[in-house]
Amino acid sequence: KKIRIIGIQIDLGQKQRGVNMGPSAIRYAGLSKKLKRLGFELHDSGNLFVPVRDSLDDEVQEHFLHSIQQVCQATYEAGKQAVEEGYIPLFLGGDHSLAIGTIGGVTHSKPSGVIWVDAHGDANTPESSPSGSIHGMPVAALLGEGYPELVNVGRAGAKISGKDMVMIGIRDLDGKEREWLRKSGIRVYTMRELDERGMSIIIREALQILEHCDRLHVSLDMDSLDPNVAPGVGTPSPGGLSYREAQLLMEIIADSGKLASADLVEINPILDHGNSTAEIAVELIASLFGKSIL
Ligand code: DIR
Ligand code: MN
Ligand code: MN
Ligand code: MN
Repeated sequence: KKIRIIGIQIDLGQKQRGVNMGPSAIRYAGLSKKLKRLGFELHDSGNLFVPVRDSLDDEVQEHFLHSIQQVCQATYEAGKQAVEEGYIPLFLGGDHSLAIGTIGGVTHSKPSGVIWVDAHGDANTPESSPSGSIHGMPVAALLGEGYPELVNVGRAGAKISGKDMVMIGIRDLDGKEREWLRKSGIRVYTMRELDERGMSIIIREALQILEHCDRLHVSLDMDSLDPNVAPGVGTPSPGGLSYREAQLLMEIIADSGKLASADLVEINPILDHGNSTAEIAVELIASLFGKSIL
């Protein structure tokens, strides 16, 4: 089994500065070494080109739509190529807007189910978004709604359907986003449901829902964890996953044997305590790729 690391230093999808340093923080936390120790062949392809935010003053009013589209297009190509060459692509962000490219690319020739782990639904459209930030829109774009420039990245139209996606850790939705999600066909596991039923039951049920998918993509937004555990994220939201809940989630997904690709996004080293959020992220990724305690 072989993994290709693809870094995407994008900070254009949201307003906090610093998530562009995510790929460096994650590498510095020892990602390659950990994955090699698990027996994987590892290819770090470096970072894709992302324009520097400060050089894009003319795009501020458009929420950097043009540049995000271009980065997502390049991400799509990289993901498509990695899958075609037999790699498991592991995308390091950067903000969550990049998932438009990653999930589009990995589903180019082979369908995939998606497990979206996040405090947020990321299912806004330009009409429903209170912030205008594109990192709050990738799920809607992947299901075919919102800016046509983003919906049509890589290939025209929707990349996945609601029945191929589950969300876990959700606790912060905008008004119209909530309505949209209810109708989307996506199974949304909120923090309330997680508290009541427990992680083990929920992720096993989620895998059952995605049983028709031979391949799974995990999109891990680090703000899904509680800010006490993972402070180094752009939009912290209280009441999130404990360290062990997140670990158990990764461990049970690994047991399915279906992991085919993954995103690790929204780490903001500027807001972190030391490099602790990236270090936790590396531990979670190791579990996702099959590291077991015993
Ligand atoms: C909010 C915050 N729902 C928005 N979103 C995200 O701006 O659309 N924070 N994704 O990480
Ligand atoms: Mn997100
Ligand atoms: Mn989030
Ligand atoms: Mn929020």
